[in-house]
Formats: sequence, structure tokens, C-alpha cells
Amino acid sequence: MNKNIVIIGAGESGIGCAKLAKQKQFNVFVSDSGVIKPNYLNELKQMEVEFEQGTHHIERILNADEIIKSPGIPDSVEVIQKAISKGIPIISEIEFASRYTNAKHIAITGTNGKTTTTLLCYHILKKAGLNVGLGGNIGKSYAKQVAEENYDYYVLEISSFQLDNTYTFRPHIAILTNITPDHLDRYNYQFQNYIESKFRITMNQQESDFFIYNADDKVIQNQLENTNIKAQKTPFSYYQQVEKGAYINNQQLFLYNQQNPLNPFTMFINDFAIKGIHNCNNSMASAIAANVLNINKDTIRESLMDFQNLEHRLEHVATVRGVDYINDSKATNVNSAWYALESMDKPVVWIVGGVDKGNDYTSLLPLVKEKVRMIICLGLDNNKIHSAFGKEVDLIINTSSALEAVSVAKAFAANGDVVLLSPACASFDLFANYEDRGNQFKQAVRNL
Ligand code: UMA
Repeated sequence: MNKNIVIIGAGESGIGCAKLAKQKQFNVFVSDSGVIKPNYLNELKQMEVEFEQGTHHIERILNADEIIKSPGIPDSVEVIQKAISKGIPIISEIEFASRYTNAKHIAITGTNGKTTTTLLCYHILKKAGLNVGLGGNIGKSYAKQVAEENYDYYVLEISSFQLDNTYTFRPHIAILTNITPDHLDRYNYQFQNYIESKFRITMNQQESDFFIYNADDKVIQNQLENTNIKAQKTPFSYYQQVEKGAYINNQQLFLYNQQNPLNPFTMFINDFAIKGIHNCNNSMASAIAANVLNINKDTIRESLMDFQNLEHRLEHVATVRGVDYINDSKATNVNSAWYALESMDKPVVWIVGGVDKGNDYTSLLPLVKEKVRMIICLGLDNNKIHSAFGKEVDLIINTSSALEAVSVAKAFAANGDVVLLSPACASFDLFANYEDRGNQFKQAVRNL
């Protein structure tokens, strides 16, 4: 008899899984407790897959031989708790789809930088002429591509939520960019649980695989001391010379050359398309991955030089009456906002706030004290921001739309200031997502 697969959540991840599961001739049932978006609804109908919306029918779901859970759904919801008690295997899209492809995987995780690193790796592989797909947390279902395409390589951005329900997924190259507290609401407010989730990316790797990691990150270093890694460890570092990976010395990248270790590949970091310490790290991680795949050094060099960075990531929107407006809406956690503030070299009018995910703002205090002239809160509940920064910053104003935030910024910013939207929070209280927040901000700036 065919296996009963139940897919919980009918978003990007669930619909991709439904397509692949149907293709593999399983009995598929998709259940979504909310309203399914019209485009996904159409796909379900076209595939002739059974589904429900507005509820989770517990009895029917508990009939499953295996459940594929969408990453945004926490384990704490009733239906998942019941499935766990009944002992039904619960897997993620990544686990499921990786069973049906022999492609080589380059999987990228980390608290910050993973999207940039994913796009940069993909850019290099594409430029090298490889048959490569791009997917995962970046917004494109990996399962859907496994069903519809025939790629030799996948570059996947992988969130901790997606790693949580993987058991056999084995990337040939795993990249861990950094780990700082994030999403703690999903991890019982225990940072260690989140760290362990991130390290799942390497748990099935073998000696012929590669684990590329940030050697400057103390959290990663600590965890490495207590973890048995089978893959070849390939570090990168901005501050110190490391073996077999990549590092920066005198503003120059040194990349290990397996053919001739005495003659490393070098390149001036000024030539990198993306700037700043964190982007040097992203560039190094991607260069190592390309190197491991034996991609030609000229291709690596050219790709690092002509890469186009992301929208909503330290994106310069406009300069209006001597004030720079920067959209960093993608900074949805404290660490990301830290990088943004750190890279500012003018007095900052800082727009911050949204849905707090258990944020601890302490690490931002020195930077805020040094650089921030005023704070504009953009969120429904701004109490935590007031109490965190009230002593450092004299002026903190609440706003509840991008338009209002930008007009307050315009009123208070002086010639030579920078207005930085770098919220350190998720966007769901006032916006559909971070892109929506960034777009509304940009629109408001352009109307000034
Ligand atoms: N739902 C239920 N039951 C519940 C709760 C939700 O059925 O109890 C339903 C919702 O009604 C909705 C569906 O589940 O229709 C949504 O599932 P989802 O939240 O997993 O979203 P997807 O559209 O499937 O997108 C997911 C990732 N989303 C999250 O992890 C929250 C996308 O990452 C990813 O691109 C996509 O899979 C494809 O892999 C987004 C994200 O915000 C960009 N990621 C977080 C981040 O980057 O910080 C982790």
C-alpha cells in the first residue's frame, strides 16, 4: 500500500512538498489551519491533491505514516504534539526532498549572512557554467525544484527551523556563517538549543565532505570543541591566519590552494563587490566553497567582483537634503542591526522595532551611545526599546507606519546624518513581511 503523507502548512514549503510527494505516488493530504494563498490553492487544485484549510483535522492527520511540517510551525501546536505522542515521524522539506535527488548540495546556515552567502555561492557556480538550483529559506521551495528540475548542484539557504526536522540530510559542503541568539522563542529561550540546531547541518557529513565555518565566532569554536565533525574542517577568518581555508591579511584575501599550498590565491578586498567585515566573511565562505568544487580561480575572482547584493540589505535609497536614507529592513535580529550600526560613519537616526523575538539589546548599547542621535520606534509595542535605550538616547519617538517614521526622520535629521531602517525585529505586527516593510520605507523616502 502507498504511504500516507500528511503535509502541514500550505505555503511555499508545503506546496513544493505536495508536488514532489504526489509525483512519487504517495497518498498526499495537505492541512493548513489558516487561509491558503490563492496561488498555492490553484496549485493544489491542479495537482488534484486532497487538502483542508481553516483547521487541522487531528484524526485524519494522525493517520499519517509520515508528516512533513512546514518550518514556520512550532512543535508546540496541538497537532504536532499529538503526532509526536503517537510516534509519527515528522520531517522537514529538506529531509524529504533530499531523498529524491543525487545532486551535490551546498547548504548554508548561520544567524546572519546566510542569504548573501547563498546568493554569492549560486552566482559563482552559475558563472562557472554548472547546472545549479537555488532554494530553501531564500524563498524558493527546494522540493518543488527536485520534482520539476534535474540539477547537478543545489545551493540551499537553510534555517534552523528547516534543520530541526532533518535526520539524514548530508550536504557535500556545509557553511556556517556565525551564531548569535535569534528565534529563541522557538528554542525554549535556551541559546544552546539553537546552537545545536545549527550544527545539525554537519551531523551526517562524511570525511569526503567539507564543513566551512567562521573561525572568529566564539560560539562556533566552543561548540566545535564538543562536537565530533567527520567532514574536512575549513575555516575562514577576518582576524587571524588559518590553515586550508581563507583569511584576510593586509586588506588581502588569502585562499588555500590545494594544488600548491605555498602559493595561495590572493585578491584585494577592496575589489570585492560587497563591503564591510561581515561581507568579507560571506565572500570568504563562498570562495572556499567554490575552491572545494575546483572552480577556476579567475571565475572566483570575477564573481566576487561583479556580485549584485540584495535588496533590503544596507541598501542606499536616496540622499535628500544632505541626509542619507538606508534600507536594512532585512535586519530582523539584534546581530544584524549591530553590523548595520557598526558600518555607519555618520550620526544615525535609527528606525527600529517590530515583533521582538526575545531580543537582548545589551550588545548594541556601546554603538548606540556612540552613533545614534535619536531613535524612531516602528512597531506596535515599543516598551522594550524604550527601556533598553532610554538612558543612552534623549529622543525616542513612537511611530506606527513607514510613512510616519520617514516624516519624523525628515523633521529631525540634520544635514550629514544618516537615517537607517535596521529594525532588529520581525515585521509581522505592521507589515506583511520584511520586503513589504522595506518597500514601504523606500516609497516614503522617494516621496520626500
Ligand atoms: N500554518 C498551519 N498551522 C499552524 C501554523 C501555520 O497550517 O499551526 C500554516 C499557515 O497558515 C501558512 C503555512 O503554515 O499557510 C506557512 O508555513 P511557513 O510559515 O513554514 O511558510 P512557508 O510559506 O512554507 O515558507 C517557509 C519558510 N518560512 C518560515 O520558516 C517562517 C520560508 O522562509 C522559506 O523561504 C520557505 O519555507 C521555502 O523553504 C521565510 C522566513 O521567514 C523567508 N524564514 C525565517 C527567517 O529567515 O528568519 C526562518
